[in-house]
Order: sequence, then C-alpha cells, then structure tokens
Amino acid sequence: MTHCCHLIGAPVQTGASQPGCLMGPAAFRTAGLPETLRQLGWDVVDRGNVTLPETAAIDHANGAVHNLAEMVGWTRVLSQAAYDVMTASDMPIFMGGDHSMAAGTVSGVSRYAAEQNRPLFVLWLDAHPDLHTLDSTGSGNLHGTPVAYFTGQSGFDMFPPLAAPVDPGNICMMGIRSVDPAEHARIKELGITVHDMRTLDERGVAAPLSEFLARVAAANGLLHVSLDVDFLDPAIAPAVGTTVPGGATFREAHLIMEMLHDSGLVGSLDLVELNPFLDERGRTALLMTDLTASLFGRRVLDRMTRSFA
Ligand code: 6HN
Ligand code: MN
Ligand code: MN
Ligand code: MN
Repeated sequence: MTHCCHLIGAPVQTGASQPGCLMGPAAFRTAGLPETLRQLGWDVVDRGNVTLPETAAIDHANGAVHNLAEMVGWTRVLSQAAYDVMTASDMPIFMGGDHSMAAGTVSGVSRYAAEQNRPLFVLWLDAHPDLHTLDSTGSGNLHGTPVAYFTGQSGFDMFPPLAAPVDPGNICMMGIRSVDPAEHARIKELGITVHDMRTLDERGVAAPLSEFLARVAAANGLLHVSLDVDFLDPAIAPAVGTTVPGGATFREAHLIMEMLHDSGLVGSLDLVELNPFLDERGRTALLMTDLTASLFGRRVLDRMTRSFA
C-alpha cells in the first residue's frame, strides 16, 4: 500500500530575531522535497501554505516580548491545520518557518493523539530547548518558547487553550548546547530527558535514541519529530539565524533519521528555522531535504546503487 505524505507550509518568521524564515517553505519546494519523497514511493500532497489572519497587537508585561499577537494567531491556525492533516495523512511534514510554529503544530498533533488514545512523544532536535515562558524570555524572540506552551506552563493565557498538553516526561531533546538559566531550571523541574552534545560526544546518537524509541514503542505512542536547522553543525548547515558551534555531524543526523524510519513510530515532522537568506547556494535546504529523505526511507545502499548506475 502506498503511504501518503501531506506537506504544509508555515511561513512564520515573527518568532525569530531576523527575517528570512518566511522563505523556508519555498526553499524546501525548490530543493525538491516533494519529488524526493515521490521517488521513495510516497504519495505526496502539497497543501500549500497556511496564512495568518489579521491580528491586533497584544502587549505583555515583559517588555522584551514582541510579535506576540502574530505567534498567538499562527498557533491558532497551525494547530487546526495540524489536527486536520493528521486525520488525512500517514506522516505530514510542516515546512517552516521559525520554531514558534511548533506551538501550533505540536498542540494540533497532541489533540489528535489524545483522540486516538495514544500518548504523544516529542523528539526535539535542536541546539536550544526553546523552553522559555513569556515571562522568562530575555531576547523576547518567541521561537524560544514553544515547548513551554505545549507542555502547559503558566502565562500563555492569551493563546488557544490546549486540548491535550504534552507530558514533559514524553519529551526527548538531543543536540542541546545553548541553554539559558531559566530554561535549565525548567528542564530539571519538568523532568525532560535531555541528551546534550556532551552526551552525544560520549555515547553517540544510537544508544540514547534507541532508549527513547523503546519507550515510545512500549507505550504504543505516537512520535512527533521537530528538527531545528541549528541542531546541525553550522559548518554543514549555515542557513539559520541562531548558529551554535559544535552541532551534530552529517552522519549523526542521518543515522537518527534512518533509525526513526526503521522504528515506524514517527507520525509527523517539523522542519524549522531554515532561513534561505543566510544559505550558501541552497546547501542547507538540500541537506534538510536529504535528512527528510532518510526519515522517509532512503537507504545508504540505494544511494550507492544510484551513483554506480
Ligand atoms: N530556536 N534561548 C535563546 C532565546 O533567544 O531565547 C535562543 C532561542 C532559539 C530558538 O532555536 O528555535
Ligand atoms: Mn528551536
Ligand atoms: Mn535552535
Ligand atoms: Mn534567551
């Protein structure tokens, strides 16, 4: 049976520190994401881009916070779009867009999972935990806040109410290497599993990921993957506004995607923080597309066969 993948563009850039992520969905299409998945045997339906309705500014006591109304609006429309597409698609891809969009995608997917009576698990591949509340963010860049929203932390009253907050115990973060003090405290308090770069240096990616996937499988869970470009080392993925040295290598990232494919547990994927304005001849967009191909079943041996054909 052919499997079906829906693509949804989320041209969100109001959560980032600089413009450009608006062009992310177009860059994924230009990099050939739809054709790449079709070549792997998937039926691909591109639903186009979600649009933001009119918003009226919302003030916040934390004066650093900006573009709050935009994030609230995007969360509303993306949560509904994510919920809708989950009922139609085997594995939808949300093409961002900065990471503030995950407030919408993850909350919509978690509503769907709850209706299926399956616990939602989240694999967060990022240099950052994105765990600020509106009160604790120092930069006011709201792409630093989605995990606090979708786990149901306080202070998000102006946002859509969560149908099903994500259990922090079901979140696994990998690649983390830039954590603000308030986020550090919250990681401990909430009991989120964090495999920072030091852990990946020492243990590799396979053992920590296998442990997490075994937990997802044992719980009959549904797994959402949120892949931030800055998870990758800036030397191979320059097109992101928040580069942090010492990120995942090409093979570490591909191995994660290959293992995720083999697990059969992934139900949805965010591709976030691609800023094509900062790219070098499309290399980051192409790498993110290749990583997605590994998650959707491309194998090293297929690549060898093709290059020798
Ligand atoms: N991202 N912790 C920093 C801040 O501004 O709050 C960085 C956030 C990065 C956001 O990676 O999606
Ligand atoms: Mn992020
Ligand atoms: Mn990041
Ligand atoms: Mn910060």
